[in-house]
Amino acid sequence: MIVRPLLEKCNRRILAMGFAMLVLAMTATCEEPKVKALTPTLPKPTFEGTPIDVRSPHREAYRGDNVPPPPLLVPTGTRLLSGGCAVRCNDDTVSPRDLALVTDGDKQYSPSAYLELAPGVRWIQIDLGTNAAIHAVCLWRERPEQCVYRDTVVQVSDDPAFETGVVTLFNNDYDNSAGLGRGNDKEYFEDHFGRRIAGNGVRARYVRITSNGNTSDPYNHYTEVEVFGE
Ligand SMILES: [Ca+2]
Ligand SMILES: [Ca+2]
Repeated sequence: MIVRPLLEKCNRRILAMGFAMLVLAMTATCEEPKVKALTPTLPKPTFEGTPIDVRSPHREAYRGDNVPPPPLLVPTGTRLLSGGCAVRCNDDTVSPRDLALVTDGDKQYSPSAYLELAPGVRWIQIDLGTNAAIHAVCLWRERPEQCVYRDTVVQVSDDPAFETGVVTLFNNDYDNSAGLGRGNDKEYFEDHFGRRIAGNGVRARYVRITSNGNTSDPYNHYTEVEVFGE
């Protein structure tokens, strides 16, 4: 029979091609990785207790105590851009000293370590000092009592007035009560891991974060915000 040797020859070729493809794939995985998981330094957990009951179809399920969020992948060259950067806000009663708490690198909750803004729709704005590719914006707002902030909106722009060229990276204002447009992101429980919001490489100089009180009180708080990029 001439068919069997032919079949064996074909099988050997297929095997050889498969091996070549495997070697190629292994070579590809041995190359320098182009992305990495963002690993910001973390404060110790502040909240310990029973999760509050905030029933809402617009809220993420509670992940559980000390369960980290899914990894956020960023380009390998990503670094912290916002350390010590200037911060302003739309609450005139806030002192420059308190504004500096947002980018001073201290993420650990204490009664004197966070910025508090008056009730209502309030924003803080970080000036990175130069246009940069933004890969992540991380928020730390954990408090002793578990809470969920309302109308969290993270936007970037090269316009300090945020009137032109605004890109929205995150918006969980599902009913547009803050007036920045309806958002499809979910509300979430604050924790010591911080919220990691993808920047997708959008280029901008200014980062503005809006909120409108929380489930514990009508105030707006920030222990730290970190902007990562290149
Ligand atoms: Ca701080
Ligand atoms: Ca809302």
